[in-house]
Order: sequence, then C-alpha cells, then structure tokens
Amino acid sequence: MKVEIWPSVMCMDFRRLEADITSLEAAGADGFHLDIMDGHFVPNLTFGPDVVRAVRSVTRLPLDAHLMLEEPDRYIGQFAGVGADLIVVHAEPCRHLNRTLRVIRDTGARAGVALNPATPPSAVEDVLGEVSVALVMTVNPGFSGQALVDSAIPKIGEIARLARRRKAQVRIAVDGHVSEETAPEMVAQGATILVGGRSGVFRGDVPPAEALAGLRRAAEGGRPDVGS
Ligand code: S6P
Ligand code: MG
Repeated sequence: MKVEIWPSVMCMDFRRLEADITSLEAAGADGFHLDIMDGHFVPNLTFGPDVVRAVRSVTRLPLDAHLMLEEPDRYIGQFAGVGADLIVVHAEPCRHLNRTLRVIRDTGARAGVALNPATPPSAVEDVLGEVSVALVMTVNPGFSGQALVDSAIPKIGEIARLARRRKAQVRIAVDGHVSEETAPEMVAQGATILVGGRSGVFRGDVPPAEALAGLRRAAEGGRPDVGS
C-alpha cells in the first residue's frame, strides 16, 4: 500500500495559506492534516471550522480534522459541514467512543481514532473495526516541532497486529516528529499515513515541497520486505 503524506496546516505560513497548499499539492501531498485544539484537552489553541472551510475551498485533496478537544462530540457536525473528509477524535476524552465514531460516520465523513503516547493500544482495540484510520501520536499533542516520544513507535506495530487479528481494514497514521530519520521505522512498523510537520516538511532549511519529496523517499525506503 502506498505511503501517504499529509502536511500539517498548523505548520504553514498563514500569511500565504493558499500558496502553501497549492505548492504542496503540486509536490504530491496526499491530503492535509488540520489540528483543532481547544486549550483544554491540549495546552494550545489553533483554529476552527472557518479555516477548514477556507482550506476546503482551495484544494480537492482529502482533509483530516484532528480534534484535540475536551468535548469532540459537540463539534463533529460543524467539521463535517465545512468539508472534513476524515474526522479523528482522541480516545482519551470520549466516554462513549463507539457512539462518537458512529456519529462521525453518520455525517458521511470517515472516522478516525487517535491515541496519545501514554495511551495503550488496548484502548482502541475494540473500535479498530469502526474506524478508517488509527492515529498514533508520537509526540505529546499540542504543538509542532516537539521531540519524538520513542516509546510510541512500537505501538504502531502493536496496532497493526491487533488490526490483522480482527481483520479490520484500518490504516495506521502517525503524527509527531515524522522525519527522514524516523519515517522508515514508522513505515516498517505498519504506518501508511504520515503527518508532515516541522520535522519532515516545514523544516525551514529547504522549501516544504522539496522536503516533502525527501520525506517520501525516506518513507518508501522503510517499506516492510513483505509484499503489501
Ligand atoms: C501536534 C499535532 C500535530 C502537529 C505535528 C507536526 O499536537 O497533532 O499534527 O501538527 O506534530 O509535526 P512535527 O514534525 O512538528 O512534530
Ligand atoms: Mg495532528
């Protein structure tokens, strides 16, 4: 299966958002990742549905709304309504995760579940059959440019094994410090969607479009030996 790279909108230059999106789409981005933060579930604030709507207006690529919200249920309809194709909620704040995921699917969006570095794969095992994407956080959520939480990487492989055991058709995404150095191991563990942030795409030393190409080369180099 092809490794997809989804650049993170929160890392873009907001003075020229359309230009960043257009150039990354031309450079081969497979989708865009939009981090929605409420200052409660994570100690930071980003943006809301209006920015998702603006991004939707300038690209036809899939948009992934990563809800880092204390009460995600309250906002699912809004993000689906402005064009999010994939809505990812964290397992941690959801009291009724199975129902929340069904609410997402009922909007017509694909459902995803995310888990923080300290959350065990068992927390999402019983919903792997309910989601299109399982998002493994390899940093503590809230900011870009953070250090990798090494202990989170083996969780990619654990979730891949759980999914195979349950015959769940779920893709594993990784979010946090995805770089040319870390991507090969993430892919070897079973990741097929990588969020491109400051470590992999918006590095600052080369244009994002060039960094994206380098990240893809590195990620493809990490593909498991077995055919996929
Ligand atoms: C972090 C957020 C992420 C960041 C991403 C950026 O809370 O969920 O999507 O945008 O971590 O990647 P990097 O390379 O800056 O860690
Ligand atoms: Mg994210």
